[in-house]
Amino acid sequence: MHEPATPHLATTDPQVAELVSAEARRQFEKIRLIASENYVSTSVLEATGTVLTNKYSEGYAGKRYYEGQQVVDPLELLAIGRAKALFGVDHANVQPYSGSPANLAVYLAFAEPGDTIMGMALPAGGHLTHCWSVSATGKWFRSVQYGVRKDTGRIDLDEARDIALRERPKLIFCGGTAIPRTIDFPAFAEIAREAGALLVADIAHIAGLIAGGAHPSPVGHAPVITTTTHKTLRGPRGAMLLSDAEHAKPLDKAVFPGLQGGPHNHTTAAIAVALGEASTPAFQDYAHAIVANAKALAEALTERGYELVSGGTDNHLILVDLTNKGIAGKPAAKALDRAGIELNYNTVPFDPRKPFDPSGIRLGTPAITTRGLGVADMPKLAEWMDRAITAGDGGDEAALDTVAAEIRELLAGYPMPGWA
Ligand code: DSN
Repeated sequence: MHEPATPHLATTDPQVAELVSAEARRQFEKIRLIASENYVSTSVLEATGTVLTNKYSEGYAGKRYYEGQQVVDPLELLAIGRAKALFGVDHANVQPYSGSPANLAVYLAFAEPGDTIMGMALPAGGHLTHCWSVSATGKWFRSVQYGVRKDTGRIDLDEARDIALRERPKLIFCGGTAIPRTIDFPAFAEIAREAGALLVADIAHIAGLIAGGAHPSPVGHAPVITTTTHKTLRGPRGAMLLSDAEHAKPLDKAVFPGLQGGPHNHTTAAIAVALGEASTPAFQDYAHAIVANAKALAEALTERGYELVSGGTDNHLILVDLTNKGIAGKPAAKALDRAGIELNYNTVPFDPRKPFDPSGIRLGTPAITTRGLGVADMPKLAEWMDRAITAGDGGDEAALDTVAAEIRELLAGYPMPGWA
């Protein structure tokens, strides 16, 4: 049963209640390896489902365009204070609806349409909003992109520096969605300094690792930082902008009135709760356990002959190139899902295949670590993955069912927040 319970919904709209319950059960019974997903705590779930959703609050604390902010103002200030303390920054804005609007706010604050922007290429591990061609950012700005080295699969800092010095971008984005290695913030800061660019660190994937001390922080290197709140940070779906004092005002103006209307106050409450949780010693342990699990899983997959981009991982994320296994990413991901292991197919650097049918799969350990799985479980997980991929390749439905049943049996012993 979903927790918090949904008795009113069950009475008034059983159709929706049943779907909510089915999703909770699905999340309970599956090994969830999507690198950008997690299980939020029951407290975060409760905060999200509150009457705060009823309130409009355009503006900022003390300067709103609607009355009745006696509660929302202190609530938003609480979330801001917790974000500043957790990440050690001068300024935080907790209003962006999600990661893409947060990144758009950075463009609006510090660039003009047509300016040159440098980001990591999407197929190399960057994000659409780092000025990739099909994104609005790539259409409205002049994009220059860096990638990874072919021999190491790691970010090519020499290439990034060459491009930056040649093209003199206004903004340089570092960070992305499929980077299995530590991001060298001091090196990017040096490149930005030489090129006269503003460095923007998008830490959406690794915010929880940074908060928990399991990845170096960009603070002191990148004056502007963007992040979602729902990945390793384990909060509700939302985002934040963090910055030094100098860049605070333009960011706030870009979020409101530049891009957004009223903030989602129920999300702000849940962000405050998640930030409170992330400032505990238990969260430090969690962040380190995510990385330990990823390293153990990477090792176990390598032992089974899987080729990992960059040869392994430093963080929560593993990118597998399935070319040597003779199966593409999409059919492998579908077979794995059928067998109770959820992840996404993904391009790998220099992928000869198309993005909708790429060569790789991307996986991450934030959710399974929240669930309580540990390093000792990773060889078994690699075995299940291997069996599922092999069975999927051969169309062996019975073998996929067997793996799914074994997984359900294991997970029955691991509680899930949100499922009673
Ligand atoms: N949804 C994010 C991810 O999966 O990494 C990208 O936008």
